[in-house]
Amino acid sequence: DKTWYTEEWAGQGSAISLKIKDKVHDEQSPYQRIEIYETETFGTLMTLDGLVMVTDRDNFMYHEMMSHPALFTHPDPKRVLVIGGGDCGTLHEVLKHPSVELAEQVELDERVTRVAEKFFPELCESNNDSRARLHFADGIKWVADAKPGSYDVIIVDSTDPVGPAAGLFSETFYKNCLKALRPNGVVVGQSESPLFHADLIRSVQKSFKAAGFRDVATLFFPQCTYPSGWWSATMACKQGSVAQFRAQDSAAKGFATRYYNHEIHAAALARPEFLR
Ligand code: AG3
Repeated sequence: DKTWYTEEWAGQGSAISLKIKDKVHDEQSPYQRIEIYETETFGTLMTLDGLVMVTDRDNFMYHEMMSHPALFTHPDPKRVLVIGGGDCGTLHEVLKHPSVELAEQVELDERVTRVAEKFFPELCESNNDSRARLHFADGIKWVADAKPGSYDVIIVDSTDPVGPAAGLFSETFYKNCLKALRPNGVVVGQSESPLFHADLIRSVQKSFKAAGFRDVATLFFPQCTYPSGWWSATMACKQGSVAQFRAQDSAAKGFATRYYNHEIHAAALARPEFLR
């Protein structure tokens, strides 16, 4: 049925379908197929190679949970690196933190950002912030070449661990992150569905530890348009503990969010029994 967009969840015998009003954009970039739809009830939808990346209606949960827990775990985040994140939703959340002096985004596919600027203007509204720098380059190489101690927080807002994104889930990449971070550094990466990809979450945790990070924890949150509707982000710190965060600063954050708050932060760190 042409009036429905469906992402079949590979190997899971399930899918997400969104009722479509219009397809408003379709292009093949040098890296992937970028499509934009207007949906009946989830606003604008962006897919990459047929996989749901962003909808207007639910992206706030993902983008807030990819950024605020890590930024409130670091004692004073000034220099932040976002790998991927071409739709700029994560960057937008990062720039809400007044301590941030520099937020660099390194996205492989410039077309994703150009298309997002047109179809997701709210996510891109802080792209002209004087603290923001947009680079279009390979994030794996960027981190490998970074001067040691360049960043306080690294956020890996990637696609699924296939193709060019696979290397963003590897011990080698995490070792380079460790080196690129300053002493109190924190890294967080999207780590797929706890229900569908528990093995991946375990392997990401192991790889962070093997790379030399002191402590690792996974955050859980709903994301109804991603596989299984339940998502995760795995966070690691160079020093200290990921369970410790600036809860008072978070409670008095002084900027608006729609999902994240200090209680959600603490609750998202609670582990389901099957993932202990
Ligand atoms: N990050 C994509 C998460 C993976 C979604 N997977 C899927 N639909 N099969 C999205 C980028 C948002 N800034």
